[in-house]
Amino acid sequence: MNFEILKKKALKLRQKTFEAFIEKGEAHLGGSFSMIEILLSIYEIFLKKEDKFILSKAHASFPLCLLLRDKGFNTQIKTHLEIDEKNGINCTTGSLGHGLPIATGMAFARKKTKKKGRIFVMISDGECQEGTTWESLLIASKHKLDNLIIIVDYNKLQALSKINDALPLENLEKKFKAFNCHCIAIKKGHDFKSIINGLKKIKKDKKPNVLIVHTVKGKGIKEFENDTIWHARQLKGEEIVIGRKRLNLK
Ligand SMILES: Cc1ncc(C[n+]2csc(CCOP(=O)(O)OP(=O)(O)O)c2C)c(N)n1
Ligand SMILES: [Mg+2]
Repeated sequence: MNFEILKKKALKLRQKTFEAFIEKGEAHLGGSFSMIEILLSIYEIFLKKEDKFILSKAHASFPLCLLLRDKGFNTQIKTHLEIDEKNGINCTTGSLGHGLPIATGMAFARKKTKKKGRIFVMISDGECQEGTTWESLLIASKHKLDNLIIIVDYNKLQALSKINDALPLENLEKKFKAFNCHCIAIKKGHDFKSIINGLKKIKKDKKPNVLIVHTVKGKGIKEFENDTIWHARQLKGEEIVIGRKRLNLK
């Protein structure tokens, strides 16, 4: 896939997400914009027909719903997700810390029944502060779930605090490795080449895979980047003007 085409798709998805935020009167802008390039890399390049994707950090659901609609599904655009498999939503998520346990169960079921296909699950760094994440990893590594691919959107912010102020995740890569996972870090989480190279390193040899992707919350609108207020804030007045300008919207 041509990187220029992917970049154009990323801008388009940010634009559509921004307009949907205005239309619906609610916005989880920060966490939606931090994962745009990861989402597109997975859906445009890596996800095969027999694979499933689960968005665990489903407060940031708009870009996924819009991407699925672009692909011809009739996915409802709403914050938090309810299972609707025929429209690409494989799991009910929104209560943080639940997508990975469910994805682990799905991957386990596939292993047991010798069914093809991988389970991709995107979790947030906030979810790495939850016990269910680490319990799931114990189970996933015990059962050698190399069909499970965990992507961490490592934007360093949780709801209204910095991860480091709330509950630090020091040595995150080492932590995943200690739980017997393959783990690599992708430093440039908005650069398609880096993300795609990272995804190409997924292994199939008896361990779950974890990709820690370093991202910027609110990426794409300079004035909103890395600012906790943009976790969940309705867009109003001058902010709409700033956002539209940065996203090349008229
Ligand atoms: C169990 C649970 N507790 C609290 C919330 C409310 N909540 C929504 S998003 C969020 C944190 C957002 O930070 P992070 O999880 O890192 O997501 P991202 O930065 O990717 O947006 C919280 C506390 C929730 N959805 N589920
Ligand atoms: Mg976060």
